[in-house]
Amino acid sequence: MAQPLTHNQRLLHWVNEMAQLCQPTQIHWCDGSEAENSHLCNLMVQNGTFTRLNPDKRPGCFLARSHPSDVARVEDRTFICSARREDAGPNNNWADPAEMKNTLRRLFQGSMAGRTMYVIPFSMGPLESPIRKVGIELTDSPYVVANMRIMTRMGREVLQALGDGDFIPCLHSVGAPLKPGQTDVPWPCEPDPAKKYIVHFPEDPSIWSYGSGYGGNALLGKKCLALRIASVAARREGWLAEHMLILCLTSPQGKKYYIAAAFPSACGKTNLAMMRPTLPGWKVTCLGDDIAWIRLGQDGRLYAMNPETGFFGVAPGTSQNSNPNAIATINRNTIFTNVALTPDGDVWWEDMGVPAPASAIDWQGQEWKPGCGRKAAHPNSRFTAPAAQCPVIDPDWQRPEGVPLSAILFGGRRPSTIPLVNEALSWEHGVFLGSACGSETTAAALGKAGVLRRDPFAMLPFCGYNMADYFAHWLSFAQKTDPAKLPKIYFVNWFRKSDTDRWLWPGYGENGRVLKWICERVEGTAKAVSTPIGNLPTPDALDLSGLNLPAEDVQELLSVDKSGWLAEVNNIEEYYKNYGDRIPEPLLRQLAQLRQRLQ
Ligand code: GTP
Ligand code: SPV
Ligand code: MN
Repeated sequence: MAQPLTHNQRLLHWVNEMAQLCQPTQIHWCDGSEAENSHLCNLMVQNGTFTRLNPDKRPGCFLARSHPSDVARVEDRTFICSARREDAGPNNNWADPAEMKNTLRRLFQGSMAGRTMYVIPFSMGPLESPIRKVGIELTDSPYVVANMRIMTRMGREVLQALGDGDFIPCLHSVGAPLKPGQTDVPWPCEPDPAKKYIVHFPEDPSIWSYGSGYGGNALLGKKCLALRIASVAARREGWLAEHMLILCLTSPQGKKYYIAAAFPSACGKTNLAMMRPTLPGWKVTCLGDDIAWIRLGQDGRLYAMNPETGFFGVAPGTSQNSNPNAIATINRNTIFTNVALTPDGDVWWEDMGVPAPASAIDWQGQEWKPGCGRKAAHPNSRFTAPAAQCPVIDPDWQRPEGVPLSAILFGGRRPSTIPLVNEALSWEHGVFLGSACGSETTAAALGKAGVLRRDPFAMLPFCGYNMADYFAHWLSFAQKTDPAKLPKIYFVNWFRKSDTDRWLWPGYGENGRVLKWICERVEGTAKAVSTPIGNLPTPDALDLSGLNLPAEDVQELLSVDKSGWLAEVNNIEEYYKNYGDRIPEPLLRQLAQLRQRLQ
């Protein structure tokens, strides 16, 4: 659609101004229609960005291969440009906003030459939700348009709902202008890492992203708007923008428990969110797999809402065994990025649970054979699929006001020390546990995988302001409402390993056993032992029927490793020092009390 679909003067003016800057050949206002989508997909098939998958196997599905330099979020090129450096805090890269805008204007100057500028109106949250946010992403990437159409509410009705209202400007360019006559490449981007910029101006608010076409770097509604920018607004307005899945667990008696869980990137949110519990009679339905916006309801309880409409999920490891509901979700209308292509026009990845094809085209477009020593799919390869296609999508997943939470879980990849599940003693203790989250790093961000880093609330890469102030904001909810109405807080660890590097806990559908204990704790019926670190299940309180777990493994999963925990306390203390005297006093008190209980 060449014509603007709006009379919003501020929007028209901004689009005009950015077009002057970026110099695209044409401007396309996205209406979000089926026709527009298939036109763009055809265009991408023609220029090699997309490979259409075999329609008998995966109708409406496409494969994209990125440039090998553009495969994950770039945390060291991500900036929070608040007016004052201390408001970004030690958890973020900071630059002076005026200087950064000068740098960016130079980069964006002519950056869309030879390309179309797409105007993507999108809403994070249902249009009727009181806390939805409208963004407008300008991008020169049709791949971004196709993904945003799955991940957000996008197009004509968003502009209608916006009217003359306020929106968040999000400017994106892959940073690869075309000279006249120059032929395009399948995945244009800026290959030099030092020239990529993912920049947030929380006070504007606005987002400028340059040089990458991948995931959270380019789909600006997701991490940039719904987490970094939204977290700043949430603090100001008294709510929470979190890196959390939302699920509903229904007991055999038919009682529903809504649970939100924060795990760092590639640590199991998608898997838990649509898990099929192995325990008979228990059922999980999914409301979201990555982001939750949480606010206080009239009744004093916390309500969680998923602002997205799709899943941008990790492909490797997704199998009929580990996540049958994801497998069913991605059988149609799905974009696959950086997985392998089989000879019959289907996709394949490591640990997909089906035999490797005799040969394939790997994620870099090269011939691949089993045993050749290379991975067929990139470890951070992903699927983009509509949430509505999930067989266990919860009927209330689009409720504008969200769902009332019974429990909040924190977790991460911790091969040692951290038990399978631990119940916080209070809201304050729970916030302490959240602040102390840590995990082995994964392929979701560029950099070395498998090293332990503190990742408070799984928000280290996503909190748009000083993390110490974020801790204080979390603590403040005990004053904003009756603490008895707040969800109970738990720390879980599916990733405990033995000395011989074996998983101690089977995970996936078996995690329902832990969720069952949590619901029974919420009801006040399950047994627990009080320990220095929190309340742990007694071995008989955790339903392990039919599991055949060795008793020594259960013992190890549910015990307190005192020396490990004392080291943990020292490590948390060191970590807190990054925030100087901005660390809220209650957290220092929790740390001191924990140390005392352990000694
Ligand atoms: P992001 O989309 O990056 O935010 O990741 P996520 O938190 O949604 O992670 P996801 O569910 O995609 O899981 C990532 C990896 O963890 C996959 O390779 C899974 O196979 C593995 N995983 C998930 N749940 C479990 C579990 O319970 N046990 C074990 N051992 N591995 C798991
Ligand atoms: C994550 O890294 O936490 C993701 C993938 O969910 S991305 O959208 O690339 O951030
Ligand atoms: Mn994520």
